[in-house]
Amino acid sequence: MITNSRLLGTVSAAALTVLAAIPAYASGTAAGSTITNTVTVNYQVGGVSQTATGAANSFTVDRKVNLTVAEVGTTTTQVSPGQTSAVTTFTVTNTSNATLDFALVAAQQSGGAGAHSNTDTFDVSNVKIYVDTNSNGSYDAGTDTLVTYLDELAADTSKTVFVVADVPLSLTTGAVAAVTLTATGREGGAATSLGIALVETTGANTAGMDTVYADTAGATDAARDAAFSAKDDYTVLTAALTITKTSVVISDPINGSTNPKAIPGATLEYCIIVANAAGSGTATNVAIADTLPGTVTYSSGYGIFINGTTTTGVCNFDGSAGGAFAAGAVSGTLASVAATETKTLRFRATIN
Ligand SMILES: [Ca+2]
Ligand SMILES: [Ca+2]
Ligand SMILES: [Ca+2]
Ligand SMILES: [Ca+2]
Repeated sequence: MITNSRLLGTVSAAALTVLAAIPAYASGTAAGSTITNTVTVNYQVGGVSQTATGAANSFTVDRKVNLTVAEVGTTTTQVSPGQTSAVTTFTVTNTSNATLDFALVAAQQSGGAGAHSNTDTFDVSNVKIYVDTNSNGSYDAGTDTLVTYLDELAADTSKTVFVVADVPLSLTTGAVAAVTLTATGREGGAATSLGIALVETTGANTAGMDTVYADTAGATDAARDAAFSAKDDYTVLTAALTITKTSVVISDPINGSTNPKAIPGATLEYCIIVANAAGSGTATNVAIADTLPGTVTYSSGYGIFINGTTTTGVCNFDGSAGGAFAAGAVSGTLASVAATETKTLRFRATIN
């Protein structure tokens, strides 16, 4: 027993040495390579060593086709209505033991489950696929390359692929567009061209390089079809603004500021209230334009106040000077109105 243990230990150490000398491909020995194993037999005749004899065996390693496509990250891609070139990111990995081309298709769906416990409710437009040419993991317009396939992807290597699309206007918060990226293995063929479709060897093992599909089922593909797919989605986050316009009589020529009435010569204060709903995205560059009717005259001495507040829906006499009056119109811009925020623009006019 002790002798056997020592022997096993010696064999294991030798095996490790051999393994370390061979490049460690997760996908295994390269397809098409020849494995030759030669046996040598030494013998003696009459106690004298003779010339050794032996035999060799060779066979061709067959091709195991396998691949994965995976969403990069674990969350949906947040987009704004009207956003162009919105990006979802995937990784395509060749886990075959051969260099292959991979045809790429980005498909939309109509309804049904999205990728992140949500439901598809709209389609994006202008869907395109780019490969991460500069390998920085980010989509760079003008640098990353528009593709329909990955060319000559070596065994055990992967590429980052971007699905880039435009988001329509007039969508509400929570709208979802799911996209599925499918990669299908193809013969490598020549560089810079897409190889022909793979054909799995259906009959008995041949002396040449046979092909075996080893892939599993992805989001929309089947097991052992030389394809794999993964899903991601776009989810809309937009502002939900409510605009309210109020007026209050500040004074009139008869009553002054005590119970003033809206008679000619009275001064009115107009207030425009901009409110953004909870759970919304921040609205920016909120530009307000208010053309006054000819029956009132803008009070230039009072000015315009922006970014004011309200109390129970009534405008407070606050805010900071801003905005402008030109060509009969009051205008002003609120830099941003975040979710649950309310901001105002105030100005005064007299009744003609
Ligand atoms: Ca859709
Ligand atoms: Ca890039
Ligand atoms: Ca090719
Ligand atoms: Ca598959």
